[in-house]
Amino acid sequence: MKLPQTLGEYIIENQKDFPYASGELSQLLSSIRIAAKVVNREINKAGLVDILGQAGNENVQGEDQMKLDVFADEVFIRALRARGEVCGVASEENEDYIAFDDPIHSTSKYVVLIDPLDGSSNIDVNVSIGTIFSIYRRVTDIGSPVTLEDFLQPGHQQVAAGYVVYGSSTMIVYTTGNGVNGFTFDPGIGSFYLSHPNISIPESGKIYSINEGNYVHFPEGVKKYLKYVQELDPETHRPYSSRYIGSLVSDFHRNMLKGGIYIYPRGTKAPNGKLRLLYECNPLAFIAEQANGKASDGTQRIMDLQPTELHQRVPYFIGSRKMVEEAERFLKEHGE
Ligand code: P6P
Repeated sequence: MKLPQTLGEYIIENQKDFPYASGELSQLLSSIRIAAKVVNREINKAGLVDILGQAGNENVQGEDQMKLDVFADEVFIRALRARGEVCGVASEENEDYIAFDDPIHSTSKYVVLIDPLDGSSNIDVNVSIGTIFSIYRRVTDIGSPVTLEDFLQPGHQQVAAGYVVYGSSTMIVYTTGNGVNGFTFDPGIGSFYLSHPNISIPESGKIYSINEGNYVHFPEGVKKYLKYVQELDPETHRPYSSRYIGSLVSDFHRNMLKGGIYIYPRGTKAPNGKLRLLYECNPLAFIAEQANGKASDGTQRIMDLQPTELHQRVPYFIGSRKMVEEAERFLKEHGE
């Protein structure tokens, strides 16, 4: 039996397709691969060691930082600093970006934005969680210190993006602008193997993912859309099924494979929505579009939004193209 291709083999074989094919992006993706293995190991034994519970401090979002959040943040930043391709990292867990401003890194070409452990509230209850990463080529002069401008780039400038989903199995799914491929981890061998080549999101689906507990806070257009998907109409396969894990990476991954839409809209509780543009919405939007799906803020393409701050939040509609377009029509007609 021929073993499927490993992630390492795939990266090397396809680096000719990477923009600025210099091998550096391959090295960068390999450092993310290694960090994912280390975080995966800790998550898999999280219930066994005293690494759970509150870290006793808060992140910039004002949320209690779980110890695994802090651990994952340190692992990914250490892995990215260990090689020479990255000159700075911005992370959900750190208020400001981290500049790698030693002589070796100041000539590096890339910056990385990362949500090291998304869905952390699920850690204690053994529900799947994820890491999301976004990679840009710096825009300021190589050799000069990295600046905020290097991080505040619109999503369509990304050179690569991906996520790790730590679920019933651990997977890395990523794109470099030439389609989307998924790799499943074999813990017995310690390698990721190509398991989901050329992922494409069904152009429509029957799953919607939203926290309906916030219904009273939603814009009228979202309320009307929810009532629409819940109506009985066998011809259009309604009512759709509601599936909401409370972990963006897991909900997005399921909807990408089966078809569906994930929505985190603006509301009175979250005036701009909850999800962060730079290290949650943009990377998954890049993947969604590369898999023939769509991602918007309800009116505009997510990857066209010009970021103004590292941790800014935006309303988020992502998944099957026709479902996102359908939801956008309700917002246009009834208010966003
Ligand atoms: P709520 C996790 O904190 C997260 O950022 C996403 O992973 C998830 O989809 C969302 O927030 C859940 O938020 O308000 O529904 O609990």
